[in-house]
Amino acid sequence: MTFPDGFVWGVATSAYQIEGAVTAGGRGPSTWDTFSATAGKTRSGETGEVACDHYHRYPEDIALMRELGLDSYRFSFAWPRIQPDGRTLSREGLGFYDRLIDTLCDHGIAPMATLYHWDTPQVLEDEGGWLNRDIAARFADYAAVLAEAFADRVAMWVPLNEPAMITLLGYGMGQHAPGQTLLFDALPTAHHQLLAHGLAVRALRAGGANSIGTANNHTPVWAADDRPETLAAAAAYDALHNGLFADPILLGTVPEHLPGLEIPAEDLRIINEPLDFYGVNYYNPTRIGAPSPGNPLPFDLGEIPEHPATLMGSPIVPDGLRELLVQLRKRYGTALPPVYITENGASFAEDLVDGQVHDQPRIDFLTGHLDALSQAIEAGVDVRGYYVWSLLDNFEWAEGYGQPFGLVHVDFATQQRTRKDSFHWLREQLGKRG
Ligand code: GCO
Repeated sequence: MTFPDGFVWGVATSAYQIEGAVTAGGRGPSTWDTFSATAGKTRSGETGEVACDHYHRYPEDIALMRELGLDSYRFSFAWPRIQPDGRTLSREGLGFYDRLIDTLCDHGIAPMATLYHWDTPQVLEDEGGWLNRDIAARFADYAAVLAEAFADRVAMWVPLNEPAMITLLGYGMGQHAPGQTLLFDALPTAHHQLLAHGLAVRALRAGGANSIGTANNHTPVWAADDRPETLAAAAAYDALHNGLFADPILLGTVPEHLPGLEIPAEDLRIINEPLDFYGVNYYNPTRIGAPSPGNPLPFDLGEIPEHPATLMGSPIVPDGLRELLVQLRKRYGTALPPVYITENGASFAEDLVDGQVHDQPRIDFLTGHLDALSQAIEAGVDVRGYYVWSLLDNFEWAEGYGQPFGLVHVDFATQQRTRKDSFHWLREQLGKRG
């Protein structure tokens, strides 16, 4: 596999999944603090209260990034650390990220900062959260604060991580915070997140930030068969998971097949603010069947048994990454900015034995996806970088600590970090660069 000169290699994390220290420095409660503390919502009631204690251990973790030879680190700001009530600035909260960003820069690692990775300040959720259009204005104010503080050092900016998952899992199905089960009545949260994205892009630019993009979760959609009702179901899912969060941003339009979603033209003009890059989080393709009788949704989620699966049950289909990127280029043409893979990784059953973690499945997963990425580049897709999800084993949302995604094993009882075989493998790969 070969990659262009200047190709950026990174790892990705998010605040609630690794920081811990949920009350340190005046941090306010987020929807994930509330959700994970609610009985039955996460595996064994696990929470991000301590997580990887990255709030205190970030120097050690950044040293691991430097040992890997990484060019960049994608992290997220915790909105409730910067504005505990969603409005009032916390200087202590800013101070943590000031130290984090300075340490990254001192180590020659370019910060890629996500403004929002699902930890909504609970105060704003109590006002309706993403169902309330006003949150978009709150988000723009938040973005302006961050640009003023960090535009001089943050290299790349991502307003929202995977808004599709907030809409689908947080408000549609209830598997993630805030745990609402609105089904298609959750669509306004897509509209308001997209508006927040556009307003944040404008606020970041006004504050001197450059290189602004996305981290959208996209999946190639496979129809289970070629019956018309199945093709219609696949088109509906593709519009909901992919088109709804890409078309407004890249084209200034709303995809068909989405009942009842109205985004006014003046909002679309804001959402369609030009970007410097398009970040894609890729994990797997999705097979879609026609809806079963009684299913309130216009599609059934199918299986992909012909491929191996991760510990989480996600099908491992490296070529899906090539397929997705070629599709995006075909669908958006010159409207598609340079692409970064802002997340790709997998969890596997693995154990720490005699101070080592032999995670060959992760090495194979990364090798396969990097080969597919190289093929997409050869096919003409302009891909500029790749971020492994994730540096550390961490809090995998409703799955708690049961899904290790890290290049580094974390013993959550002792916070001991142990480099896995995949860490050594990646370090060797990066060491081969000219
Ligand atoms: C996502 C999130 C990450 C997850 C990762 C593994 O893409 O769902 O950005 O927070 O932890 O994808 O599921």
